[in-house]
Amino acid sequence: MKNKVCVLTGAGISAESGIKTFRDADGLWEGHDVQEVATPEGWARNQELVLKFYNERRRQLKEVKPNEGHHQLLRLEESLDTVIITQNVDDLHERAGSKQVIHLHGELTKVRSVKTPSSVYHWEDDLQTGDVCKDGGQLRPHIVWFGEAVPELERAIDHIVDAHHILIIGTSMQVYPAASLTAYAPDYAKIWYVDPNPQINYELSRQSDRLRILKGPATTKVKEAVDFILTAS
Ligand code: BV8
Repeated sequence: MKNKVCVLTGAGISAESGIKTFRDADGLWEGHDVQEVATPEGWARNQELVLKFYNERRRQLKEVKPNEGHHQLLRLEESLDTVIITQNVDDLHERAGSKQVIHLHGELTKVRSVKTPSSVYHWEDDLQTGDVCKDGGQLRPHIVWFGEAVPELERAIDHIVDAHHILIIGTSMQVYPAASLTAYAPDYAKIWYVDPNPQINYELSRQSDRLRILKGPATTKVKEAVDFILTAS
């Protein structure tokens, strides 16, 4: 039976593709107040601003491409049972060729009806007020905003519970419940953390005996982590 790897990625794996992270000095949060653009209250208060914020980010997808960090993960997928659990809403993992990708916080290239959350559509262009679903509901970004539930969480946990390796790449591990996922890993799982500025949150601090940090950018350190995991499997 092949070893299983769960790869937990955040904004940092897309940084070298040119997509700003949230917490870097000039990150998205600086550009916009999260309460205004990534909460249901912000949507209710100023729908146009939220639509504009996500239109800008959806347009940017057409100008960026996956980097070596995304590509190196395919080496894992060729040999091991690999699931990518990402907090990112970009489509760079899919465009790099990854097959099993769970988007915990939604996807920029999807929209859904405000009336029927299960009515989800692929959407690549700008979304405007008046773009409605056949149920008459305004279409909104298919994104998990702060204060909204994370529907894919159970599916992610189901993969973590029997993983032999957890590879964390480019996330500050501060946003919950995504940041708590390593706690569901079995005792035998090794945890690898690729990040130039790794943040050891509460869950990771209790797993330090099996945590290996590879301090540095995704484009160079993901290859090293993949080499270690393939050798150990
Ligand atoms: C929920 C979509 C309940 C939006 C996102 C107080 C304490 C604890 C928790 C809370 C609290 N108050 C509120 C909460 C809950 C809240 C939360 O965790 N808040 C945080 C801020 C404290 N969570 C929620 O609201 C979640 N929902 O709890 O619901 C509920 C339950 C049932 C029913 C109803 C409700 C929903 C959270 C999801 C929010 N949506 N994204 C969008 O993208 O527009 S979160 C968003 O921010 C991202 O998706 C991502 O998850 C997060 C950013 O985190 P990172 O990806 O880690 O990015 P960051 O910039 O932080 O870090 C980048 C890392 O990359 C750094 O470590 C950096 O060093 C590294 N890096 C930089 N360059 C490179 C690199 N790494 C490698 N290579 C490089 N070159």
